[in-house]
Amino acid sequence: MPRLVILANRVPNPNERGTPRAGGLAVALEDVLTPGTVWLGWSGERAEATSTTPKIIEHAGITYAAIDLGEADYRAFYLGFSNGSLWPLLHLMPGLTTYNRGDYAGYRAVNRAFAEVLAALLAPDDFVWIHDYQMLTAAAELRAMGIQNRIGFFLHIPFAPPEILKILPPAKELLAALLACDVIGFQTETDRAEFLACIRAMLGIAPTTDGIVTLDGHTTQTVVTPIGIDAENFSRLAGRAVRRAETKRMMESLAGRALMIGVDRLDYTKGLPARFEAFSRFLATYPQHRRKLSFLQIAAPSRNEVGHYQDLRNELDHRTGAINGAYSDFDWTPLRYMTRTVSRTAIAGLYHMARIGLVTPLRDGMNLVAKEYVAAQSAADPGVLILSSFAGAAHALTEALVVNPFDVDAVAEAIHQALTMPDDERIARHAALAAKVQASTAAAYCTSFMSFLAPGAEGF
Ligand code: ADQ
Repeated sequence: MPRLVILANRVPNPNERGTPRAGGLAVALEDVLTPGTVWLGWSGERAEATSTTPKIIEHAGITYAAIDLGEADYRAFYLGFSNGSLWPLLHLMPGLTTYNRGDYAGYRAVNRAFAEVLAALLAPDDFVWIHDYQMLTAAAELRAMGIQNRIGFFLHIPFAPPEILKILPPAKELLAALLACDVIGFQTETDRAEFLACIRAMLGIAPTTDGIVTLDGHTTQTVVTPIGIDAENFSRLAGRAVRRAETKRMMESLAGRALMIGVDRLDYTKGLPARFEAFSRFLATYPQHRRKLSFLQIAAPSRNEVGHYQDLRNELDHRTGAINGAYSDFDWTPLRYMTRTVSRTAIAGLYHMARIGLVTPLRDGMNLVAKEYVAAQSAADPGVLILSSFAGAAHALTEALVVNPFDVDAVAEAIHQALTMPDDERIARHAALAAKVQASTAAAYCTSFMSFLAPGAEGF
């Protein structure tokens, strides 16, 4: 019986399920996490040297295999090339992109180490599903070891056009390495088109009209399989959360005011400084709404060791102080800003009571917060989603108030529009959005990707 073998930067610890950090990829992949599946990744631990013998945890028939990263590899692979070079560049932020050869060498070495561990776990008919920008060269390493299995890769973040990708010295090598896969999946048609444009411009290969690329006799199919959430479950969670003590406490603290919510990792791609600026502009331009709206921004600390992330944190602390200093009243704080991770139930409850969901990344592969916000609303009295046109989610969620996050006046206007939207429009927009979120789920994502990776195979 062929198995699915997953390779991702992080491997979930099955013993930690239900903690605030739970979620992410493990929730998205729930439908393919059937008995027999193997998941290999980084343990999150650092050691003197990168281990080549994984720590194995068997849970509910699934094998979780985790390796520790050596300190130098962690710096080069994780902080350096993955998050200092690839993350900003693929989010079209060349100004924040750094590059050095040593980091890239470390990145390749860690991809090789993962490939070696994976090859040892692999049976001949297994399917391999590799995830995201930290693992761009793992498939090529597997092929170099003689592995012939079907290999799929899914990119969770956007892809860049050729003129941007070219900034990265090993760009061609990375593109060629990806073509070792049989299937490459993207969040949107735009990402796939950019990838194919890079293949054409930088490798001189002409893809077929349906996105198939051939290099040295090996063909790679490019596909679009947008990720989603378990909408039904999330709606139920929001329904339950409303009865929890912390949700009630929050409700009481609002004293009848409307709530606007933002939930993000503390990351410069999420556009938080511009979002705070837009809120400030809103308070200045629409004084009639002052004291009637509270904005709660929850930001989970992320990649603290990367310099740009520390700068971002300082900037947001400063802006929060400036907004609250200028507009607070004895009994009203316009902006509540929390830098911590909150449980999924609490988040679902907060979404549910929020009149506005403010999701304004400068660039985002998909953005699951937008989908969670929609799923958490009540159909009879839903809130309004304000969504950046540069989030992958905006490709489908066109009934949101779609904004350009760089245009703070436009975002301020959208907040005003959301607060004054007639009930029937609010309900109609939400109904259309909810139908899409309920159709393009996490399960649909898995089924769709697996139909390309393992066509005709049963049990996936
Ligand atoms: P992320 O950049 O992490 O994911 P996103 O899709 O929004 O972005 O997912 C974040 C998840 O973390 C959501 O489920 C959210 O509820 C949760 N979360 C955020 N802040 C939190 C907090 N303070 N406390 C608790 N939970 C919090 C990457 C890409 C995205 C893509 C996903 C999946 O950048 O574009 O949608 O992968 O492919």
